Amino acid sequence: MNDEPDLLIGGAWTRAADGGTRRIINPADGSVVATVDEATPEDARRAVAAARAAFDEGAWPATPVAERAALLTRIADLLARDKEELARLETADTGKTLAESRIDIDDVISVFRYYANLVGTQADRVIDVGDPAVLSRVVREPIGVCVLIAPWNYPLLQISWKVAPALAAGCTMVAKPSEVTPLSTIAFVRLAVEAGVPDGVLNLVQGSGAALGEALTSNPDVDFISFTGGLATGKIISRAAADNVTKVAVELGGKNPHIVFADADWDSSVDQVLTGVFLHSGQVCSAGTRLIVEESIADDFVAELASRAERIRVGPGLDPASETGPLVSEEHRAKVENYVALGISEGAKLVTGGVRPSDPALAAGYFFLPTIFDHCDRSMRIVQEETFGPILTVERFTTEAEAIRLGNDTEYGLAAGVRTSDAARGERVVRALRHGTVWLNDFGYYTPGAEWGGFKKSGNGRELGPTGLAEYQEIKHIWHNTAPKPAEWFKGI
Ligand code: TXE
Repeated sequence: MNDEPDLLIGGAWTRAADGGTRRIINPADGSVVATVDEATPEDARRAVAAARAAFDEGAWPATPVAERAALLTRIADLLARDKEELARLETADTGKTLAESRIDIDDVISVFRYYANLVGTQADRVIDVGDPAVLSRVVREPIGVCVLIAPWNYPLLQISWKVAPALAAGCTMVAKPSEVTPLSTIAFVRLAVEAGVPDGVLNLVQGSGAALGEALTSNPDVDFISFTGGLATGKIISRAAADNVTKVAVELGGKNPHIVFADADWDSSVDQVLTGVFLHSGQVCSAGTRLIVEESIADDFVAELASRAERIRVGPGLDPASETGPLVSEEHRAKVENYVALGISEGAKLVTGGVRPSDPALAAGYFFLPTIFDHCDRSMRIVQEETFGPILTVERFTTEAEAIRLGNDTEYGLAAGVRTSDAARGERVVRALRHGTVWLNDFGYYTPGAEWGGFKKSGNGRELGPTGLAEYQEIKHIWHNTAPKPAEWFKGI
């Protein structure tokens, strides 16, 4: 049994209404890391009601910007204080390497610092309407009660991309981490309370999305839903929200092309294609899962990739020797294994991987070896669907136009990479690709000041950057006539 209650509703830590709990599993060995309270739909409704009351009757929405920014900075300071503990929790829960978890926590800290700074620089817009008696201003106000739903691959990072701008904007919120990986978010919310977040402003429920979804997303008391997760869930949430005309922003993953021209720098290309797809065992929405490589170098390029992939050290995230960890759950590994079987049946050539590691020391975890399929084409499901595992597919091209066509031939549009030493061609291809982030001669990087989000079925709305704050703000035009006079339209009386 867990020691302290894990749900935060209206400033009170509480257990689930029905006393339900869930065991959280370490994917590296199948052991139980913790048992956490599992909210019921009634708990979720109470959490939304608490956020509604804090917004409608509480002080937070009208708290001066400088005070809101100071809270974000205090949260960042406490995150820095507890960085190591949070990183260890993240690794125990997700399986990712400790080195990666530490980078995640650093990024979380910088997101809070970024929004603390940004919110203080926002100014109202004043419009000259041609009448000196009229003050016309466009002001930003908090959008209201936000529901923030996060996935399991970057638990704390994803929730922080939502909580930080929501707090900065003056919103109140209910956060729901993935039921698979709630631990870092619970620890984070305890820190936010320590930093002084007012009662009811930040509420926390965790539990199955299917069970809590309706209470959170069909709830007329909610003003905005920010969701990161799978495409199928994104559609369900968007439909649920439509009935109340609730604003929704969704980030739904990608099937991201990494295009390599023959003139690209060889060593950095091989290395970054490898990292781009196998980091965190491919459980990354922006993973470069589709290698699109110029025919003239394809055989050599794939051969070197395969030999590097076979040397990747797969192992528990807490072992400093591991370079990538397990998949997040047994169910998820089964899904990835199904995709491997599908790829083989579709006629793709399995170059390496496709199986679990043979090391008996890893048998209890949900490990899977880096996998490469060559000679893939656009008709194959492994080329079109998000496998969310360590699977790279290889397609070949001969002309720039073909590379662009292949790069855009996906229903997703989250991220893409282009590698060439021809700067003019690089710019042409980058501009022609319909993806929300495009890296030229690099892959996988982002920064809090630049927007993140998808074209097409990768979603709508943006996180990070000024747009990531604007999502949490309503725009109000205030027309103030300082010298009122009749309109003099109807003169017949
Ligand atoms: O995600 P879900 P899953 C992709 C990846 C993966 C697939 C499914 O391809 O294999 O999605 O993963 C909550 N109402 N991504 O099933 O279900 C859920 O509890 C409200 C891409 O784990 O979308 C969790 O908090 N909420 C992705 C969150 O939604 C609901 C990262 C995400 O879970 C809900 C992860 C409902 N009806 C997986 N149903 C990315 N974009 O990075 C579920 N949830």
